[in-house]
Order: sequence, then C-alpha cells, then structure tokens
Amino acid sequence: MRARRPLSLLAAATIGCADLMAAPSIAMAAPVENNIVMNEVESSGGAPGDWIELFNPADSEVDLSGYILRDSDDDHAFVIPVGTVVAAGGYLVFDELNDGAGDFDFGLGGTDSVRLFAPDGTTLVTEQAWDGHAEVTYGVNAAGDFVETAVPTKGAANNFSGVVINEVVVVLGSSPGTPAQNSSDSAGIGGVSWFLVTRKPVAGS
Ligand SMILES: [Ca+2]
Ligand SMILES: [Ca+2]
Ligand SMILES: [Ca+2]
Repeated sequence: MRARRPLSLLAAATIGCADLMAAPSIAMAAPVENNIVMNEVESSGGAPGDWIELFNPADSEVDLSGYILRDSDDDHAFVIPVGTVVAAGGYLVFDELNDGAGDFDFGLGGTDSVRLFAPDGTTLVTEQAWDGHAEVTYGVNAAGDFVETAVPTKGAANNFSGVVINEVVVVLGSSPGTPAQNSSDSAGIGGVSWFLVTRKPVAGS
C-alpha cells in the first residue's frame, strides 16, 4: 500500500508537467502568414515525382495543420495533416502521391502554380507560379525572386551556383596568404584571410 501513493503522485506530476510544456509551445508558434515561403518547386523530372518545398524563416515553429495546398486548379487540393509543423529556419517537403506514397494527388504542369490556403479554403497565404518547366527546379533566391536553380535541393537551402561550399574557415588577424592546414584555396581579402577548405563541384544534372 505504501508504494502506491508515490506512484500516483508521480503520475499526476508527469501529466501536470506535460500540460505545462505544451502550452508555451502553442503560444510561441509564429503565424503562418508571412512566415512560410514557397521556397522550391519541382514540376518535372523529380524523384519520386513532383514536389513542393516550404521554408520557415521565422524564429519560431509554424503550425500548418489544416492548411491547404493547391495547384492552379481549385479542384486540386491537399489538406495538410494535423500536427504538421515546420521548425524555425526549417524546410518541409510535400511529394506528389506515387504508388500510395507521398502527399498531394495532383501533378504540377509546365504552366502551373502552387498555392497555400488557410484552413478556411479561401484565404491565400502564399503562392508561386511559373510558365514552362525549369531546367532543374524553380527556387526563391536571396533577392526573393522565384527563378531557376542550378541543382535540386529538396529539403535544404536553394542553390543557384552549382557549387556546394561545405565549409569556409575565416581566420581573423593572421597574415594574408598564410596557408591554412588542408586548405585547397585561399585569398587575402582586406587583410583577412579566407580559407576555402573544401569546394566540391556538383555532378551535372
Ligand atoms: Ca496541375
Ligand atoms: Ca525538374
Ligand atoms: Ca531547396
């Protein structure tokens, strides 16, 4: 009998703790409006099919439960499942439904669009449109324009140069031109030496 009371107290404490932790998470979520970027779109030649990449530039997570993805056809709709959250600074990819796997059950055409609607089905949150399939994919660049990318970057930062810089080591206060260990390239810029430790060209696509 004596062992039961501590156990039930522990259970109560655990439940109370979970409730306390859930509340701030909801309060801290950023609004979807202005905090979701339709970041990259694969409309042809993707694997396993077409896909849509969203990006959350906010400092807080964004909850997309019940939001609706459509292409240019109002009858084509994918309701985002409850509990779908994009982490702060994170990416989320939706795949075209293929052989029972994936998300949205419609294809993206050469002249098409991807639109995100609020759960009411009529409030447009954000959209991207294009005229003609991209050579690779379309993506949002640093200037905020939706343009052709160099390589597909599904679920990662967009790439418009075709060069992947894995790591850049900046050595402050050292003599320009002083080689860093294992550096493959270096240049003195304004008295600061930049050492490009690895620079890997991406295989042509
Ligand atoms: Ca379509
Ligand atoms: Ca493509
Ligand atoms: Ca990307």
